[in-house]
Amino acid sequence: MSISFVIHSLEIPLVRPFRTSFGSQSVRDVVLVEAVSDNGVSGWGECVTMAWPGYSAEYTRGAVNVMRDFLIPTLAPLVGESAADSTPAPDSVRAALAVMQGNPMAKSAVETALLDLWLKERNLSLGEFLGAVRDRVDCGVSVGIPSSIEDLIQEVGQYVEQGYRRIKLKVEPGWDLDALRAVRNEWPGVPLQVDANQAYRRSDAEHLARFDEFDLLLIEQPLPEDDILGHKLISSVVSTPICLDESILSVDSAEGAIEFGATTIVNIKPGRVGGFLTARDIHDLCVEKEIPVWCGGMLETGVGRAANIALAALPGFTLPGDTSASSRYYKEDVTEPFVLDNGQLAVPTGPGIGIEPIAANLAEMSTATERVDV
Ligand code: SMG
Ligand code: MG
Repeated sequence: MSISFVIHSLEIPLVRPFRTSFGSQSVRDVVLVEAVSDNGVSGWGECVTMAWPGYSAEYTRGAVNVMRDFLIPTLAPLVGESAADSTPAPDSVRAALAVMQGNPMAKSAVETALLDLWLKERNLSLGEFLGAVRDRVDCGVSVGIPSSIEDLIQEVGQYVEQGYRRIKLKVEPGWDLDALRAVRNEWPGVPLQVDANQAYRRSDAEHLARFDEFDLLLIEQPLPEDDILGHKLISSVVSTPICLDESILSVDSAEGAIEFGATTIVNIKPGRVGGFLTARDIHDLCVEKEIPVWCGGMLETGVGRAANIALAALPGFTLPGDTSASSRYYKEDVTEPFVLDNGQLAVPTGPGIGIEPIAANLAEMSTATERVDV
């Protein structure tokens, strides 16, 4: 067979700026990968990179380049060997992409576009394929660093009213204890957690222990990505569970961090680990080790959100995810919006990821397209 890949670059304004310890953004620059088969069916995947290498080493322009110049061309023999209209099997795509180092977000976008196509050929939903056990998932919301405590209370108030089942505050040195105290005073019982995106250091252990009084579900990624020992040291001083995000890049890194005692809860993001197959494998490992998991978010459009919600429907996802409604991010999404219902989102049931961009929205939001045929 042959496949035409179209790399769509889009820009979508966020409803409010999203500031974290590594920077701020008010427009989401998104890359959607479309894989078009011989008979004109499209599969879709979203690349969750940020515009700059702040969350991790990957960034959007680099991801487009590596997809165009390396990842997609690497698949040419595999696609060429496949019979007409028979998309290569997901495992073989993952194995072919694995010859390239790193770049998990770019790999995930390419792998998911082909997985969507492969599932559509079988009339199977991503949820069924992954092993989903529920048709609705509990949703939390991630609250960026605002300019004042007043703005924080106002924003959190909106989310609580909308029914979100858990609130996550972004924190950094200088924006932590006062913010937590203010939210806890206002909502003593709300399920609450924090995410530092690597902003603290080992020497902050005593300071982080002061978070304990706020009865948090977890502290997410307080230290740098490569500091596994530091997370273990912190967890011997802090009672609140430590949850790794950026540090978990593969099944082996997850197993290492768990066995070593650096994490007792795991945030799973398909983009960060190179795709949904590996995300499912990490889920399976965590279930075996009795480590709770939850689904992270990267400000996805409906394309990435649909797939994340299917993943979050697996049995080990026992904590609410950063799988918020489309309106949390965008006035208008590139797909039909995901709408919160009683603090939950419905798992898509259609073939593949179960959703695709609305052509007019895609055209309006598009800033560039590049085509690569294999
Ligand atoms: O999609 O709701 C979302 C964002 C959730 O906080 C979120 N993501 O480290 O977990 C994280 C961050 C990474 C993206 S920040 C731009
Ligand atoms: Mg995080």
